[in-house]
Amino acid sequence: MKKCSKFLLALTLSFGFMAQSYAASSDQGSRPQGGPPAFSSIDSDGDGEISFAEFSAKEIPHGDHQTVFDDIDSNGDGIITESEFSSHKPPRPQN
Ligand SMILES: [Ca+2]
Ligand SMILES: [Ca+2]
Repeated sequence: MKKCSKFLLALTLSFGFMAQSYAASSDQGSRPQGGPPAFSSIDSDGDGEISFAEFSAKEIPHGDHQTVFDDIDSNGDGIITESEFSSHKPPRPQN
């Protein structure tokens, strides 16, 4: 019984430590592989649309800019609107 509670304590402590270091590493402003960037962070001139030039100024995690841009630009007019941007779902694992 004593052994068991010691083990649980160690487990709790290490889990707490992991959670803490995770929180610390994700609190540095730059997200290594977090979610997609905000629309406004890509729309650098703030006109409510993302041109390819604005889009290509941003780093993307994978793929090339043209492919990803075309993928988001669902009506193919060369401009990403906020609704196109928000309705685009990047493929990512859901647990
Ligand atoms: Ca713009
Ligand atoms: Ca469009």
